[in-house]
Amino acid sequence: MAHTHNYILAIVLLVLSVSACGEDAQDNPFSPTSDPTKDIATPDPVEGQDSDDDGWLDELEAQINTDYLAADEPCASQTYSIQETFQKPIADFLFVIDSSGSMREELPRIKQGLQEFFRPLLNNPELDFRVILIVDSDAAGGFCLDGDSGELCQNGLPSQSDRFLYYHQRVNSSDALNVVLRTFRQADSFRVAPFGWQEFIREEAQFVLTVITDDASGLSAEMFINELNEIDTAHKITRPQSILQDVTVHSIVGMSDEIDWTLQPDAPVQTKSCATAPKPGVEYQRLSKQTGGLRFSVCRSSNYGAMLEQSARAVIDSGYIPCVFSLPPAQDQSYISTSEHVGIQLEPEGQSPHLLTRVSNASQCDQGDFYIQRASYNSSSIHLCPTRCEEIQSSKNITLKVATSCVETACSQGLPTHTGRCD
Ligand SMILES: [Ca+2]
Ligand SMILES: [Ca+2]
Repeated sequence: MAHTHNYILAIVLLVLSVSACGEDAQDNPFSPTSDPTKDIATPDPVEGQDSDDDGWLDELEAQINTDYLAADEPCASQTYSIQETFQKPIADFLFVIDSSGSMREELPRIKQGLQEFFRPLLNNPELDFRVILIVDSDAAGGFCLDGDSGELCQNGLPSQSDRFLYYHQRVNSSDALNVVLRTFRQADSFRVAPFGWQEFIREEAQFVLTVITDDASGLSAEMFINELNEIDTAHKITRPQSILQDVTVHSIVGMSDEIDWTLQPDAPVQTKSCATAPKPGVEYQRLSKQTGGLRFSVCRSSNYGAMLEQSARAVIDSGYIPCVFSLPPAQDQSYISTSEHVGIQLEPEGQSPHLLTRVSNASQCDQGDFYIQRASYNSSSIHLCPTRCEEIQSSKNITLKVATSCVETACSQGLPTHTGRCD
């Protein structure tokens, strides 16, 4: 009998509570308790709005999983801008490129990286960049000169001009640094530079030397620096500015690719090489450390464009928006930025900020603004679509902000996959 009474009581209470809900639930002690925040619907992100006023549009925050209703910062972000008032950056980028047999796979990618990063910048009248290549004209069927006309024979790079210069010289596995020293004042075989590549380097420019090779150097970092000193002494009369004091040497060499994809000068020399490289390029690494340059693994060949961007940014930190750049690094080192959630916000002066549209690859650029090329779990490059990038680069007073979500670096099963997930 007691059971039946309880049962009836329960039904009566249930009916009471249900019927009371609509009218005066607050006064009814039997009304179901609920989370008050559940009753307030979370507003959707508003297009073109920055509801929490933290500088990031709602839609971007929704994409990268930050809170669009509370001021916060993405875990990884980077800002690029073109300001009318900036000082015109002047820089000469000298590349010495090993074209020996083991570099066969890398050479076409190097060419592609140079095209992606430098071609739009060389066409930009607001920048004063020069690119000088020391490389075999026959390498990769593209680093080549037309014997008579002195123009590049193919491959879409700009013809030899005052911004794109070419010093024909074969660079073997271990002699990149020797070649740099030897050809400083020596004519090339096409006589494009009758007085050596030093003709191409301007006194007023930042001088950035990048060595690209997968082997060891036949010359030590110390010997190279000593010889540059001698060159400086010999040239004091004609060239008052010291080349040695001016130079930053970046290395794209055979070191392991299982580490941070950009090594800063204070990071130790890597003694392990990557899969397709004979040697880790210890002497080049030491030279980069001494001159404040960066180091990259030559095996990460789909990232060359982004490597060039990092190298250029190290000497010129403002004044241009690149067409290709790396994922911004996470602020907190125990996380890595992932390519899965990437938002790009464009802020042209006098207009509302808006987001750029991501497409899956270059062939879909007619439907959007950028795509991401993934290399490995922590090295992807962001590519602005050519037409869009051209438009951005020809603007004045414009800011581009990129932000990503992150995942934890450490995974119990080893390294995260290219998506940043630990499978
Ligand atoms: Ca916001
Ligand atoms: Ca926010």
